[in-house]
Amino acid sequence: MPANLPPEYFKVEEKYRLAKTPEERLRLTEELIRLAPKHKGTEKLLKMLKQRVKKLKGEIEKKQAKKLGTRISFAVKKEGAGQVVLLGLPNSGKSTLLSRLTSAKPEIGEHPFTTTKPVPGMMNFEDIQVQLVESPAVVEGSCEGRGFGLAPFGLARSADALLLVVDAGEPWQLEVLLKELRGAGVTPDPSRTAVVLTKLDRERGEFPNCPFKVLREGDPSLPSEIFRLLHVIRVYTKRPGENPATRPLILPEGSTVLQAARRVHEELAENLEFARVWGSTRFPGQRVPRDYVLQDKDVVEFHLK
Ligand SMILES: Nc1nc2c(ncn2[C@@H]2O[C@H](COP(=O)(O)OP(=O)(O)OP(=O)(O)O)[C@@H](O)[C@H]2O)c(=O)[nH]1
Ligand SMILES: [Mg+2]
Repeated sequence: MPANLPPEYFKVEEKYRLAKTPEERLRLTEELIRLAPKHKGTEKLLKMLKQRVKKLKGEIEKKQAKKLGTRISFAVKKEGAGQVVLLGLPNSGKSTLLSRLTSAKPEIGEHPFTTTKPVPGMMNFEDIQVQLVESPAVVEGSCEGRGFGLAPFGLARSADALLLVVDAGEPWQLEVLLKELRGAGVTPDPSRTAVVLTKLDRERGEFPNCPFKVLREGDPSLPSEIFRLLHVIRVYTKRPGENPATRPLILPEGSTVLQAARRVHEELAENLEFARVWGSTRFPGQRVPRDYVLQDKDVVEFHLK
């Protein structure tokens, strides 16, 4: 059956072909739908046009979400030995976890979306502090602009480590979280990411296998497990004949004696001949070369040329 399209239809179609933005294309497609006569012969055409409208709307929504995500700056200034971001679905227990591990007092609510801005708190671990930051919730469709849009992913990207907070009674939450992260182009590094199960009273059976270490709220080893995700070491410097510093230098894992010296002072690094190390060496105070790789809790004494 012929479609019998009016001449205006072809004019608008020509404009559509020249249109540059999805907004313009959407407007013109809607006009085409209006102009097309409604009968059996145009059924297919109308179906195609309606699908096109849906696709364009999706495109526009994505574009807006990107704009929103970059406009709302959720950045939190880093403090302490590293920054760990808590990501999770609404009501998964992020604020409760944050309030248990730090002295922060986030609002804890029965309703989803209680936390609307990132909330930082400092977690004590032995002689140092680690910054934990609760992100506003991730929802299904966050990566396309729903909820807080891309803002949680911006936080996740700049974090030193991630905690994926999952309600133990709703293990499917992890999949949604990972799907949204993927959609936003964030790939969590399994050596810097852990799942934390909350609401353990709601747990039903084993948690499914996943590429991340699964930790449990309330576990006394939680602070040390979180510290390990940062991949940093504590190094205490000392001068000959004196006690080691009480506050450690925080260095990336794999740092050498020379890199530790550089952190103290460029000049110290330049004049460094060797060091003595207590901790990771075979003997206390063992003499080591400048490229000796330090370990967590080492004490290092620099000796100059
Ligand atoms: N059953 C149970 N409920 C809990 C537990 N811990 C927290 N809750 C409840 O879970 C709800 C949500 O807790 P929040 O810590 O505010 O969750 P959230 O992830 O920060 O939520 P949003 O900020 O809204 O995304 C509150 O009503 C808490 O009282 C728990 O161990 N067991
Ligand atoms: Mg919260």
